[in-house]
Amino acid sequence: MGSKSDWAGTMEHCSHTLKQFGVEHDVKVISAHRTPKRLHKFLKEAKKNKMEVIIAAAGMSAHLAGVTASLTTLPVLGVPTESKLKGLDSLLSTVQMPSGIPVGTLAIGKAGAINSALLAIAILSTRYEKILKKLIVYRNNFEKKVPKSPF
Ligand code: RP5
Repeated sequence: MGSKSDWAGTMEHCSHTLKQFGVEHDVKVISAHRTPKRLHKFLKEAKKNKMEVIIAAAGMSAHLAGVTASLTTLPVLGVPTESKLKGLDSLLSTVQMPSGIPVGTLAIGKAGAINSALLAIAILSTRYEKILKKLIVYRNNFEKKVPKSPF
């Protein structure tokens, strides 16, 4: 994530969801603007460190996911975090990638953070049977939790 401020209330939910599925993950503060050297180093070492999916969360003029995607061939998921403009600035700067370098962009804030984890899990489930089984159980339980009537 681009800042420590992206953690509480937002990316902590991504991490929590990954933990629920037993998916090992690193959590780091790396900014495309403030710590570009850190970003380059992280991505240089990503494959050696057995990374398979990268989730990049940032707010305001949010270039983290786009720059990350330009420096790796791993799938990059982008989470626009909330801002003074309610995350609309973050959403547009994450989602509006010109053709050639894709970022799989999720919703603004907590919902996007949770869904980024679930999408990463779905990507990993094509390779890992254990994760696929957990995803099927999760989906079945999820459906049961939705009430059939609003009252
Ligand atoms: C972005 O700037 C971060 O991702 C964060 O959402 C936003 C504001 O950062 P702070 O000023 O709260 O550190 O780079």
